[in-house]
Amino acid sequence: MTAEPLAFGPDFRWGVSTSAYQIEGAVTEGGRGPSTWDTFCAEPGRVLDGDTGAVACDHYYRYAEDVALMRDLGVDVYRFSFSWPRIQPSGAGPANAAGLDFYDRLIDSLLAAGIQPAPTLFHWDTPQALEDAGGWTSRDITSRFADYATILAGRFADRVPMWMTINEPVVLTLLGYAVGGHAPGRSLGFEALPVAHHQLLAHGRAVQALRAGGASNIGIASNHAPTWPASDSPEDVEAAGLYDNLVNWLFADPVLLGEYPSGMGEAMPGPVAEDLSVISTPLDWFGLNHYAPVLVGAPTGDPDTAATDGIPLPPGLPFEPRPLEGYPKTDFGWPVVPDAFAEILRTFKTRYGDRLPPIYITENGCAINDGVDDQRRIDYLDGYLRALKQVIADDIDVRGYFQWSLLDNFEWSAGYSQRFGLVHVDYKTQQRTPKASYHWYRDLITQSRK
Ligand code: GBH
Repeated sequence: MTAEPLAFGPDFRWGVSTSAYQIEGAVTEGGRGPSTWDTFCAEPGRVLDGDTGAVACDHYYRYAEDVALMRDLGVDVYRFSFSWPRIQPSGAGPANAAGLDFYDRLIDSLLAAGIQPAPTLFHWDTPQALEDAGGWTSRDITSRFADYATILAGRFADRVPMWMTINEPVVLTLLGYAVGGHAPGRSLGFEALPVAHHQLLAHGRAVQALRAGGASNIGIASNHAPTWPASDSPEDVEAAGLYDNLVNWLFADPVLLGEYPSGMGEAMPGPVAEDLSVISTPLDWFGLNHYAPVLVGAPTGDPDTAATDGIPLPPGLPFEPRPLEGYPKTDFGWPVVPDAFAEILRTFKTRYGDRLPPIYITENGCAINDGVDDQRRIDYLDGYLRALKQVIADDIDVRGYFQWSLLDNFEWSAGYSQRFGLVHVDYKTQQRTPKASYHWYRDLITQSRK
């Protein structure tokens, strides 16, 4: 059986994604202030092999070459993130001119190459000065974030046609503040729940500030995946349901429905009802990042089974992520399950119905560490995009897809060990080499436009 050639409609929008800390480097240049990731990387044992984002892909200096790679790839749109400490070195006060100038150069060269810039305001690199004042545990950061959004709209709304507020608030909450495997490395357990609320409120306030500053076409980039119970036992089903609420609906329901999943609002600080009306400010589209489904069971107390992305979880949790067997795995160990991609999109449609705005897939991709001969990445993308095409045929309104990532880059606590790029980066020479998957993606884009 030969599969049908894969192509999408001519209006479907194709992109690639990156984020500031993962590619820019130049962390002390152009007046940039320190971020929580600079601090975290400097702490021994936090990041694999002691890797840091100090140089990363040197994109701060090589952005023109990277824009040329995207132009040749043929993408319509590029998702990157602004580095908050480059724009406001201490997270408050007047903008840093050199930081704004860098993003001016990037945005102008994208536009000159016929690529639409689609920036994210925040992809986890909190200014360290704000972290020192409590970071995302403190409500004050939502005011700082609204000011930051106002600065960005004032400078870039005339040239930026698509915006997103926050990347994966669930990951910063859980990995950054609950279990401590990401910056700022705090292990607050369930006490981290206010971090979720403050990111959501910051999101809502930023949507309003961006619009007030003349920006439009605004969304969020939120990570979602099906949670599957480890068995049919009531204990496993209950544990999986709780986990599902915590990682999926705690973040999507407030934005799309203006409410928390049952009972969860009570754990949140501040005037929650009032905040929810800001959090649910209507979006122009919803951005969904998706990687892999998660299998969850009731706790067994066996530390070997209780891990996520290699980050150990604290004891005493009411659920336990388990390894999902029976599927191929990426080199990061994540299962390859295209049907789960279709499933989460269908679940969104069922759960939110008419309240679901058009969807963009703001991240999807895999770590395959085979250098430029990355046929396994092509297989992954082919499978996931076929699942996406089917879902669109079934009438779910998905307008575009951003592959993660343009370049191999700094993969957070895994350092440079995991390669997600369509383009190989030699970190010694900074040489970029398009992989087989880059050529495959370019052909897919060309075919889809016919
Ligand atoms: C995104 O995070 C980030 O936005 C991006 O910066 C990052 O580089 C990229 O993805 C790749 O990691 O152990 O099988 O249960 C995604 C984070 C990925 C966290 C999937 C949870 C569960 C996989 N998520 N992971 S599994």
